[in-house]
Amino acid sequence: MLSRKPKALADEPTHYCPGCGHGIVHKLIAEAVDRLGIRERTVGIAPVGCAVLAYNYLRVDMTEAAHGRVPAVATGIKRVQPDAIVFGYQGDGDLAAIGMAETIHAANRGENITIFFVNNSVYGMTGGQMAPTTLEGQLTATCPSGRNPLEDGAPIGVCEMLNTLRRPWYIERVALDSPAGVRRCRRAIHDALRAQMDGKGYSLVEILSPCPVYLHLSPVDALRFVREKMAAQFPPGVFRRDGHPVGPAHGKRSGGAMES
Ligand SMILES: Cc1ncc(C[n+]2csc(CCOP(=O)(O)OP(=O)(O)O)c2C)c(N)n1
Ligand code: SF4
Repeated sequence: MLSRKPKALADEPTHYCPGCGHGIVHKLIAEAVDRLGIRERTVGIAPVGCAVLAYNYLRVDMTEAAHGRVPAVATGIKRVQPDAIVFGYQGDGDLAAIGMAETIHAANRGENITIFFVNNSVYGMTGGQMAPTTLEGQLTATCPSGRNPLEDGAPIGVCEMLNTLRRPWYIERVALDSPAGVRRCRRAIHDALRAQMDGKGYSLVEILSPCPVYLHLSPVDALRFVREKMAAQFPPGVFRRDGHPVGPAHGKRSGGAMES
């Protein structure tokens, strides 16, 4: 494990709220970039959402995509610069609402890109509105009585859905709910980038992440929410490895325990 600040992480004061998961994910990406020795050829794409300023924190080439368009921008960059290691960084509003079409088609094409999908179950940047991943019964600014699946639809399992496609190479869901969860996240980010370096195709890591502010919880209780509530709806595990579905998840509508 690296103990020092990764070279690929900038020395910038964070704008994230106390207890937010985004800063942890940035550090883990920077560690993987350092470890894989790819800083000079990595291109990251920042989303719209609280991580819009991700380019301030990562010392790699970064650009910015319009809301939800990260996979389209990543596709373009990777196709014109096949030697670049291209990752997209997206929240659940960005990826699973406005960006769902780009997500499905990039995965279906098997683009050789990597997506880090930070699922905190709400729209953080705009004030805690309901996201496609908001849990049943969860209170948000736009569902103050709790998400009602009969009116609002059920929470969307992005890993489960992408795992029905033929082309993705690697899909894993992890949870930033504990030190062990952070270690799994570190390994998954590394594995996803490694797959791209090996030219294998599309990889996505979904990261269940705390947003204490719009969960209206303390940072510690927000971690408990990720562990007990989010992980129950969105089970962590490997869904797809080496281009093949793993375990009982394939074909199921939601979850199922898998490798961890
Ligand atoms: C085309 C467009 N529609 C809506 C918005 C407003 N908007 C900005 S961020 C955001 C939600 C971001 O939520 P999420 O992707 O979950 O990221 P988080 O802030 O929670 O990390 C929305 C709806 C926008 N900037 N552009
Ligand atoms: S609003 Fe939520 S997601 Fe956004 S920075 Fe604060 S804790 Fe993080």
